[in-house]
Amino acid sequence: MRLLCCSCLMFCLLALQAEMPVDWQKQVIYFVILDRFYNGDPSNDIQLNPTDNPAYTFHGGDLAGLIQKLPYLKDLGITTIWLSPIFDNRDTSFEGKYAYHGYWVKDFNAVEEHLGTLSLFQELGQKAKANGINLVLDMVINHMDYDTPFLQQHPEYFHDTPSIVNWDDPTQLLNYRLHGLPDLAQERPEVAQYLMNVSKYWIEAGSLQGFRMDAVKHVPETFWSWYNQELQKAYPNFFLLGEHFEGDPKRCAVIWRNGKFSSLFDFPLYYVLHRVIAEEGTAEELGTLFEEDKSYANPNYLATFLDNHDRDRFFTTVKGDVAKFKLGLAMLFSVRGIPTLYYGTEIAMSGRDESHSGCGPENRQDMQFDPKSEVAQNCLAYTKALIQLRCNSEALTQGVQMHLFQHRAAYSFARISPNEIALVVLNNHRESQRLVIPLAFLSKQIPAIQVQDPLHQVTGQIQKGYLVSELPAKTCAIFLIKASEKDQYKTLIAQYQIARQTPQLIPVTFEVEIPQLNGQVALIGGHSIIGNWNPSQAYGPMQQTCKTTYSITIPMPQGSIMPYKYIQNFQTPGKDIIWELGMTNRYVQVPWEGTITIHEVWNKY
Ligand SMILES: [Ca+2]
Ligand SMILES: [Ca+2]
Ligand SMILES: [Ca+2]
Repeated sequence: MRLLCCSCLMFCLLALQAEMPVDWQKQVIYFVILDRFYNGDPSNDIQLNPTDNPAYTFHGGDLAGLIQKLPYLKDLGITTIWLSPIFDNRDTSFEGKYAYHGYWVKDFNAVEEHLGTLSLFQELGQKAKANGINLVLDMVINHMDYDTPFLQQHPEYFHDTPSIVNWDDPTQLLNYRLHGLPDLAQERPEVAQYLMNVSKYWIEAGSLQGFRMDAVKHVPETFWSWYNQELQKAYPNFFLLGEHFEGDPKRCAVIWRNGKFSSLFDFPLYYVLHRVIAEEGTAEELGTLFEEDKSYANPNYLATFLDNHDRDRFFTTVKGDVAKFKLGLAMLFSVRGIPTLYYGTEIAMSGRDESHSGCGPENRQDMQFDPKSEVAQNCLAYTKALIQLRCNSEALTQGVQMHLFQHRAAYSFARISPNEIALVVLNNHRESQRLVIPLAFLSKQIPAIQVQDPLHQVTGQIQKGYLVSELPAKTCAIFLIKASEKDQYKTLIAQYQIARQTPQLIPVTFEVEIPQLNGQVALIGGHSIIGNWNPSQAYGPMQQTCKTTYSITIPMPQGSIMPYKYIQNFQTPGKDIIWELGMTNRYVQVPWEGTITIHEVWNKY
């Protein structure tokens, strides 16, 4: 009897677990291009022409191969697979290129014969679920193959348009052919319903938990809004991840909200991480970017990434510098958002994208299992450790992200969750740095303790409202601090969110020395308070306080970060504005309380 009760309870618990909605901010996504992942069944391989460029041909990877490699993915620790399209694609080459990638759909109602069968796709869905892995399928709504038979059967389903040539023209972006591919007319009710029906069919067939939506920019926002809401109604918590190729967070926030997506790829962060880690960008760019997080309903649901099938592999971007590569990974797994790995990034695969290589995409090579190189093994172990660290951390998965500190070669932020705080410090310098990070808003909440990051072998000391840490060159330290009592940080999170929404104004005094003055001096920058870089709206004129010093006090929102510069000839009729020289902007980090005075010299270089 007792045994029976136990097994009943166990069954109920398992059933409950199975039905628990997926918390998408806790996921680690892994993107697989099926044809390039693992060949589990050579009998479905295509017979190729020896003159074909191997970069553009089918390589034999398939559904059977992915099923065989599920244990590898489980061991890596990822929790969600984003799978390239499995629909039946064109069979022959087009201008020397084959549809190995899956984006040239011939028939939405069948599985591509080189990838496997419907029953294998169903088996994948079930086996992934049994392994605790969610399946997100790439859905191609914008277009079909160049000469799909569907074009003859239903010509009215497509726009009768040429290829997109002007990428700034919104009409062309929506209704013209993307790289010559016939463009579906989603504004027609019968087309919208057709796309809805095939979508639902594949959700059921593959026991899917989500779609990655291709080419968001090329499909009307009104369609996305309807389609995403319909699917959410039919499948609550179904994940709709949009690929909106856009570097401006404000524009991303608009399409995310209006299109009713669950998530968007974080292209703005992708660009900034590349500039900061791989190029000459200052770490201050991170602060300016995260300042825009308030545009989003919840930035924890952005899908963050370092590379993908359309971009250079990140190991190539950092020119094979392992320290920079690992710095990128550490940031990917600690900043807000859902980390998304491209297959092979965990073993530091390299390769340029199609537009850079000149001889076909080098960034879509065959996945290597059991790599022999020391670098690959090192990066694999490091990625696994980061995934484990993140998945076991409440702060890193769910924490609200708060800016702490920025400098040219250093950046620091906190992730605050009810039971844990993560303090993350990036030393982007080529030498070690002793960093003193003001904990500002957190200073009253965190006791004076020593903190440790065993993964990066770094320690830090928290004292008098500061975190002090000596970081080796090119290191990102992640310090986790558990709350001693339950729910200790709940009030802090609430206070922080209120302060972000309705910040108090802090008086910030700017003083600038200008030996030779032209006209009046003003301050201008990237915020409406200081003119949004529009000289006629700049904040001024500044007042002369002694011989060559000019000063002004500006009320600024607490905790905010603003880029700015000084200008001369402000509101001087007949004279052109004189801008401070120098490629990079100045940045002000407005404190949470008190006042601040900044004294600096006009930049002539
Ligand atoms: Ca095969
Ligand atoms: Ca086919
Ligand atoms: Ca279109």
